[in-house]
Amino acid sequence: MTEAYLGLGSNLGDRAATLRAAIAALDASSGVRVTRISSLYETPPWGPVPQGPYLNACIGVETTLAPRQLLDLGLAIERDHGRERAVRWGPRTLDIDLLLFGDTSLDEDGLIVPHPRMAERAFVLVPLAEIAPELTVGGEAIASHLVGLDVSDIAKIGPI
Ligand code: X6L
Ligand code: MG
Ligand code: MG
Repeated sequence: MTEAYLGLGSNLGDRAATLRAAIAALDASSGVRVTRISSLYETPPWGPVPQGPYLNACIGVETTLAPRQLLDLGLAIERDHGRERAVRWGPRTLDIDLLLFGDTSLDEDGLIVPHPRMAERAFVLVPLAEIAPELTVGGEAIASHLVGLDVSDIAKIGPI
């Protein structure tokens, strides 16, 4: 059994309903139990593509799946919610990213764990710090990765 953390995001459609449905789908999947759920945060779009604001959240799961199986499950749930991959880094109904998988580090085809950019993204770190302040990423506490990042436009909306 492994404790893993996932980042969820949406900036198209009924964003909150999609994130709720995605969490329910993960919890209903065999070999996955959702154990921690952050608040919902509205966050400014980050990256090179102009697009609307996101709702982001993080969850913790206990899983018997392998990292690749958990990644593939997230990708399947994204597709179930109409995710299209038209524009790289563009708007999406649902994004499910594997952030951490126990103490595992791996770098394979399309699967890098810990997520290589998570320590630079306030929209990941703020919800993650809420549910797992004890975690370290790259040997440093999440809160220390947040120092120097702009969190001023990240708004806690409330429970998911
Ligand atoms: C230069 C080049 C600077 C690329 C930044 C940043 C690319 C973030 C992709 C980048 C660059 C991303 C979300 C988002 C996206 C999200 C919020 C990405 C993938 N996903 N903004 N932008 N939340 N707030 O979930 O993270 S696109
Ligand atoms: Mg993402
Ligand atoms: Mg993704």
